[in-house]
Amino acid sequence: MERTLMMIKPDAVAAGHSGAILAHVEKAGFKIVGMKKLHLSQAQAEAFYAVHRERKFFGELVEFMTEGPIVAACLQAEGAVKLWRDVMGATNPAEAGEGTIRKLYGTDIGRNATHGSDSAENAAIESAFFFSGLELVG
Ligand code: FUP
Repeated sequence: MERTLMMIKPDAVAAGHSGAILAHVEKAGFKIVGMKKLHLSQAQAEAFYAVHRERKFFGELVEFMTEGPIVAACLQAEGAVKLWRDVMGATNPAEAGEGTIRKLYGTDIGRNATHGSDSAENAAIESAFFFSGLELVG
């Protein structure tokens, strides 16, 4: 079994899509092993996205991710990292496949409704950012 870290981003939480997105999570066969709602500070958002620090969209990304609350969840399934990225669709909603979360609920490449880890290694790092071991119930 593999785990991945997902976030429902501020656009989708504010629009009232959290429940619909969690329905996609469960329909895809994931077990939700941890979940919390929180409002990231600027320092927390900068730390989470530190790999993008040099990119030109970094400031905009941090501003967006701190504009309202998010939902973070740790998801478990066989091949969880790839499965969740398939359910989300492409980073840019305009390029995301029909029926994917980013196609259904995303607006543009910045405001794209959800996050998913890009590797099992990063999933472990990102999961530890939000959850202690005690908060993950397999
Ligand atoms: P993804 O792994 O699909 O979340 O995409 P990336 O890691 O490439 O990007 C992380 C986040 O940066 C995206 F979700 C949105 C933001 N981003 C932009 O705002 N503009 C870009 O050109 C690329 C990414």
